[in-house]
Amino acid sequence: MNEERSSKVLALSGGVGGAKLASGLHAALPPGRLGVLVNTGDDFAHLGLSICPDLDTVMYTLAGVVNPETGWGRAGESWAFMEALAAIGGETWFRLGDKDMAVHVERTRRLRAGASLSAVTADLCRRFGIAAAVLPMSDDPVSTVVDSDEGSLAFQDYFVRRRCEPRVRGFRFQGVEAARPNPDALAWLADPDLAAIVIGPSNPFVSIAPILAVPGLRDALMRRRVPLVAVSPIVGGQAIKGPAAKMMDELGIRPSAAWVAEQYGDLLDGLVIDELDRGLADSIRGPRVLVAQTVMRDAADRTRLAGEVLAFARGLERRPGR
Ligand code: FO1
Repeated sequence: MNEERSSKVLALSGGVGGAKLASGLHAALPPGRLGVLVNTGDDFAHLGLSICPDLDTVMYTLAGVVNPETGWGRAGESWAFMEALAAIGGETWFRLGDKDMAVHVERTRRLRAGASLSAVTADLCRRFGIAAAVLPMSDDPVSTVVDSDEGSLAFQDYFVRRRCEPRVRGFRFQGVEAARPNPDALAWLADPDLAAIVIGPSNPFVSIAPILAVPGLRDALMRRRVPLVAVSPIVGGQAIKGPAAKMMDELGIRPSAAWVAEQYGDLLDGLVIDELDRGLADSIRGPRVLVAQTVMRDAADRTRLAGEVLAFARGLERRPGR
């Protein structure tokens, strides 16, 4: 990564973990120098609304208005809509706060009027005062489907309604073959000012894999001229947050940071693993390894980790022969 303060960084993110690192990068970089390429495989239509959980988690986190307890939804939320819905027998398994609802209603209105998801997202982020480009992976619909011992389940059905209880057999990203990559994401990847790419500590199966499955995005990442660094979401054999370790267990994979290196394979120039996994560092083949404190408990942790990730990337060359 070159030393100029004007260098750009593109981060790949799902929901909570990736959004936290993105907010550290947002704080560490000058305004306008961060792009966040976000999974939209979790998106779904619910109560007649277009809900984009990972985009909203990234947007609320970068804006500093996210609910700090859950990591999704807004801080200081009220629930009058949910209570009124429950009272008349409506569906309440997916909790939509009153302020959060305003975003879903307004996004749905604009999408129905013909705006693209990327244009709506850019305008919402501008109104939230965010100085980063939040980029949906595609403007075309892609839906993650979980194949389980109870059949095929839509992602939010599996994740929220069924609390990840069914045993996972595999994942599919419905619609991805026909999905076109967000042209702004391709522009970021081709930008001569781009200095590094960072894969956040998001779930490799359901947050990062859908992004890499969009035709053209993995190829564009492979063609990059800048280092690509991932932060492992697996710490001490456990997922930092969410069901990644449970999914791995059910798929017969032993959860470890070394598996994360294998999963991303040739994409990686560097991998950041946690202090708890220091003992694995020598067994990781391929990428250079940085051992750091990767669990982000507060804003100071995020900015520190972002600074370490950027310094690590700055010292890396693109791995030769790829
Ligand atoms: N996650 C839950 O576990 N329960 C919920 O009721 C819930 C509601 C919700 C509403 C808006 C939003 O943007 C996200 C919401 N999430 C909820 C989180 C979300 O569905 C998942 O964390 C992601 O899809 C996984 O990245």
